[in-house]
Amino acid sequence: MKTSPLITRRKALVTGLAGGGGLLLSGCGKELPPTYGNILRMGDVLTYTAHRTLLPGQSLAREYSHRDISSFPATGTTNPAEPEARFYSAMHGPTYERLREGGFADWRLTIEGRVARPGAYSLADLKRFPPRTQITRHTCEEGWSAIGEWAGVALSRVLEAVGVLPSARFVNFYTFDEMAGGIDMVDALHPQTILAYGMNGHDLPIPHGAPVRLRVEKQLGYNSVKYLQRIVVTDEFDDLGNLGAIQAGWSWYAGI
Ligand SMILES: Nc1nc2c(c(=O)[nH]1)N[C@H]1C(S)=C(S)[C@@H](COP(=O)(O)O)O[C@H]1N2
Ligand SMILES: [Mo]
Repeated sequence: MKTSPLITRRKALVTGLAGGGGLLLSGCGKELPPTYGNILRMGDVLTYTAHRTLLPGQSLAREYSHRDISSFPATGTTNPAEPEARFYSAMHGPTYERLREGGFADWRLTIEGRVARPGAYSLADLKRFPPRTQITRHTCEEGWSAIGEWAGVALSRVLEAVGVLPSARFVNFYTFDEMAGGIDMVDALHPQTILAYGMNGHDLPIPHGAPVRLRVEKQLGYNSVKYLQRIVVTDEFDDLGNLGAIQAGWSWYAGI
């Protein structure tokens, strides 16, 4: 008799969770993006484990058509050069202002860490990669969602260009408003994970993260970090300290 797919899924779930719990308790951070030292964080680990066990990592987020594009509020930081902004960085804010005045011609996205060819990419460099456009739904943890069209380059192409080392497991993103976000290689290499420089047919507007933001369509909105400045590829999990989601009380992983 054939096992029903439902039972197989349940088994996978149970096995996945048990595996996650075991790893957590043994304090081993090798397979999971560990948020540890805090048992309350176990829920994050279980979500991550369940997703990575049950869901094919490369399944696509739904894409929409042009007539579905909605109004799209800008939230969080809407201009890193504004000293009144909640996450204003005295170090990067003035730099951002200067770059914006120059139309971002001098902006460079540095990519470093566990890569063979660290680099600094201009907007023009990124636009030389084959572009990708996608109309997707953004879901904010605060309970709203909006649909927009994003144009950019698949992160996987840029990671290929810099030569990610085989041991690398995480990709971390640092911004001009001094935030940071991190994703694992499954999300980093996902075809819809892009470095977006365009929105709804225009250059990416300042409030939405100019000149380049991340779009991680398989996670909640806060992981689509805006105002990218630096990408660091790591072997080891990095909780990103006070720049990251964890210390702000959010999950490192927010898969949807
Ligand atoms: N650098 C940076 N990225 C950010 C934020 C931010 O404040 N700063 N806010 C996040 C949150 S909570 C959401 S919902 C989206 C909002 O993107 P939007 O302004 O284009 O709507 O960006 C995310 N990325
Ligand atoms: Mo959000």
